[in-house]
Amino acid sequence: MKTALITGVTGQDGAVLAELLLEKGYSVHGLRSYSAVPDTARIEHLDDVVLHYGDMSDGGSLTRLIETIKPDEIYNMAGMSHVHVSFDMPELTADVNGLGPLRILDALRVLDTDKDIKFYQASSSEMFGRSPAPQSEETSFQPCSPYGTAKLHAYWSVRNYRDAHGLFASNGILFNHESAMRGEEFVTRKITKAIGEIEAGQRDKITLGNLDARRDWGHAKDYMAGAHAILQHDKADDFVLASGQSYSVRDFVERAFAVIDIQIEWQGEGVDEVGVNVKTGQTLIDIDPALFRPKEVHELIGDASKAKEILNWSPKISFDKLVEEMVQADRIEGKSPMMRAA
Ligand code: G4F
Repeated sequence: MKTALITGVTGQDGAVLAELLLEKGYSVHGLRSYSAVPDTARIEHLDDVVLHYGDMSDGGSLTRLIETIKPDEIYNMAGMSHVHVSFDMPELTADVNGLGPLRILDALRVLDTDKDIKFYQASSSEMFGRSPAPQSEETSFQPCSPYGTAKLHAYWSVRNYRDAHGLFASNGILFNHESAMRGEEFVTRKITKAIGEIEAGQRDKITLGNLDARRDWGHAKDYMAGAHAILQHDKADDFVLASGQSYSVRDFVERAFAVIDIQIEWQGEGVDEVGVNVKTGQTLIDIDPALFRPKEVHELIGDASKAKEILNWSPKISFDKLVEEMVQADRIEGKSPMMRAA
């Protein structure tokens, strides 16, 4: 039986991956950082995950954990994941997202565990920043947020420890991936959660930032299967995982409302633009300039040809299916007990 250690196991990706690895017969350990408010709602149904306290900013805790568990595979899914917030907390972002993975890599370099532990780093399409789309493993990086620059530090640390010390360390450069377990601070879930509340008469509208940003959105289940495949490859390497299609935030809003049979018409311009219900004339979307970022990544479209060719990986769940699933999960009547607890 293989043993895996997942950092950030309480987040969307950690939870989806934990479920996948348990299904595959792994023994799964999860790192959770201390939080005064319980943050385990996403993994409450996964009784077999062994939880450990530790933190990406506490190298000693990471080293001790690796030494104790001696996992076959480590998946680093931990971090400060909100790009906008990273502008307000650049130092913490650099520490957790940039130095955190380095702490694990260095532990793997110095520890004598009798095992070639494989390391997966959750690298991000945000590292491409303003590099023209489509972006592949060959595209140059132009990060434009503290989040992107911190992720780039970790990305190069993985490559450096692979080349200099022979570690099995791989980067999965994942484009945006969502699910019903996505945090409510991200735009897709913010929209679908609000739609559920609007439908239930609990709120009137959704306030958003930049409607024209374009993202390559896929389903977290497909992308976590890809992360696992990356570590099963016989050679450590770096792979883009993406759908190859991009949609604007505006597109997402339109398709999400369409799931509950509401058609949106856009009126006005810039920060005065609103989205109205064609049938009733009710304003359902407005704009708050405070939700715009100091610097925006305008368009991300991934080219995952390498993953398709080498790992035989390609996403199975379409954009439309993803949107439908997220909206249905957030309809007040349709909520699963797990999501109600979240
Ligand atoms: O959902 P978002 O916050 O995701 P973002 O910034 O693309 O980052 C996500 O994907 C990355 C992979 O590329 C991950 F590395 C990262 O950890 C995270 O998972 O924003 C998507 C877009 C942005 O362009 C943003 O400006 O939506 C735009 N947006 C418009 N209104 C909004 C809002 N984003 C948020 N969060 N909230 C809004 O009200």
